[in-house]
Amino acid sequence: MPTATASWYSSKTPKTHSETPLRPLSETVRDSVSRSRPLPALQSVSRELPSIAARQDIFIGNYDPAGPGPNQLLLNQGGATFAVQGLPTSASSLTSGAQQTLALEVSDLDGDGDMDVVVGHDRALNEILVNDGSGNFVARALGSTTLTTDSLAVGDVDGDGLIDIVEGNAGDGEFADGTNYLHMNQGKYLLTGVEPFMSLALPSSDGASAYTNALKVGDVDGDGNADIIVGNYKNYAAGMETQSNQLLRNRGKGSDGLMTFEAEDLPRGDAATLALGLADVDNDGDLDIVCGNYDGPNTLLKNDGKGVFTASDLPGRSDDDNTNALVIF
Ligand SMILES: [Ca+2]
Ligand SMILES: [Ca+2]
Ligand SMILES: [Ca+2]
Ligand SMILES: [Ca+2]
Repeated sequence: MPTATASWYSSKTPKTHSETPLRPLSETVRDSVSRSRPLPALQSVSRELPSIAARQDIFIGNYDPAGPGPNQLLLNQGGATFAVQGLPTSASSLTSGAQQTLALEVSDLDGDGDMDVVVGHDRALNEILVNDGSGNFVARALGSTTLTTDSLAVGDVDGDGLIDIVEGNAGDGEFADGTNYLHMNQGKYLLTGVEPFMSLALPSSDGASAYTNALKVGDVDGDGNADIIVGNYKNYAAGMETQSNQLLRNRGKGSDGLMTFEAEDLPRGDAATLALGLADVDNDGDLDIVCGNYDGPNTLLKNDGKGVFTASDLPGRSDDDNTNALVIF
């Protein structure tokens, strides 16, 4: 079972990293992607509240089109001094220790009190970096596809108390569409030869694969099951038409024992979304969605409490603004 707190060093450091099974209401992590020149992913590995922050470490995902550069973990030594921590040999097909990284997430995947890392790559196997509790990591492949993973999200989607991973993809060629996946954590296999996750291809409301750039996980309809919000850019298979953003309602396990999702379009989701926010924006007790768009105005989708959303434009954006990232705080 995941613990309420986790740190890089489960027993050696006093710092506390808050982590919840579902994504918090207030998101502090960005999803940042560019179309032709992917931006490096950069994410703070700590999620402490400012009042209890001790030493915030930094995990940096690098991308070099000319040749994969190594990702970096910078451990805060105090006083804003950082030490570079070695990372393991990549489990992907790329050069040892090197990746072309587009997306990152951190979570205590094995519930042992330390933070593990999920790494999404460009056209290579994705990876999890399992923390052994002393700040050293073991790399394992995540899933079996080599799509372009532009977005990741974590949360207990299947409700077993273990943190699962949602992977948002484009295809394995430049500007190709891809299928998204849910990787369900099997709990005890992160450091063994057994496949640690059970992978499930996620549905799409129109049956088409997509170019997904943003993901959020949260229970938007109040049934206790974590739902998935999918932010899509263009549908290349359909001639660069925008593809609607989608809500994947989590219906739990079907009679076959497999997780079941019902995909439906979200309103005003045809503006080529590159970033999502999920928080209770209007303070009525349910999760609302903010879409950062490439085309058209950015939008707020207000939730009626049952996961039915009403869209309105957000102010302050000109037609030339191509929104790539947003945070709600
Ligand atoms: Ca862990
Ligand atoms: Ca789970
Ligand atoms: Ca739900
Ligand atoms: Ca709300």
